[in-house]
Amino acid sequence: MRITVVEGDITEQDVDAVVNAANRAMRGGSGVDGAIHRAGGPAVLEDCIRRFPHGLATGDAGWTTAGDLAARWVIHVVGPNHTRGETDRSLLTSCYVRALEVADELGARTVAFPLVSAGVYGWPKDDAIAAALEVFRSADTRVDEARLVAFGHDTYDAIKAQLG
Ligand code: AR6
Repeated sequence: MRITVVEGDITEQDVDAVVNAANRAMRGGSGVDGAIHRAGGPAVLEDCIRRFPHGLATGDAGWTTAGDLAARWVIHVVGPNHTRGETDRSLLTSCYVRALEVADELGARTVAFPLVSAGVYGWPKDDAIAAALEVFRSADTRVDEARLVAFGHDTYDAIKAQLG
C-alpha cells in the first residue's frame, strides 16, 4: 500500500472512499464530520440513521453512501476523545485498522483519511500522525493508496516530516 499526503479538504478528494472522523451518535457534527455531511448531502445522514440506528463504538468503523461526494463511500470512524480523558491509544489505531478492513469489504482501493481525533477531540497532533502511519506501514490490505489529507500547511509539513 502506498502512503501519500496532500494538503486540502477531504471532501474534495477523488478516491473510492473518504474516512469521516465521526462521534458515537453518528448524526453529524463539526470539523471533518460537518464538511462531509454538508458536501455529501442528506443521503449521508439518512444512510447513517438507517444502517447505524445505535451509532458506532469508539474505535470502530462503518460505511455509508457518500451521497454527492466524488467518492463512492464514506467510512465513518469514531476516534477517542482525548479532551474528555479517552487516552487509550489502541482506540485510535483501531480506527485505522477497522477503516482498512471496511475498505477491503467494499473493494475500495483508494482511501482518504483525516487525522482522526486531532481536532475537536484534542489528540496531540504528532502522535495522531504517528498512530496513522504505524497502522498504514504494517497493514495487510488490498487498499492501494492510503492518502492522509492535511488540513493546513503546518499539518502537511508535520506529516511529511514523519513520512521521511
Ligand atoms: N478536510 C480535512 N481535514 C479536516 C477538515 C477537512 N474538511 N476539517 C477539519 N480537518 P475533527 P476529531 C482536520 O475535529 O478530532 C466533530 O464534531 C482537523 O484540523 O474533524 O476526531 C465530530 O462530530 C483535524 O486535524 O475530528 C465529533 O464529535 C482533523 O481533521 C468530533 O468532532 C480531525 O478534526 C470528532 O473530533
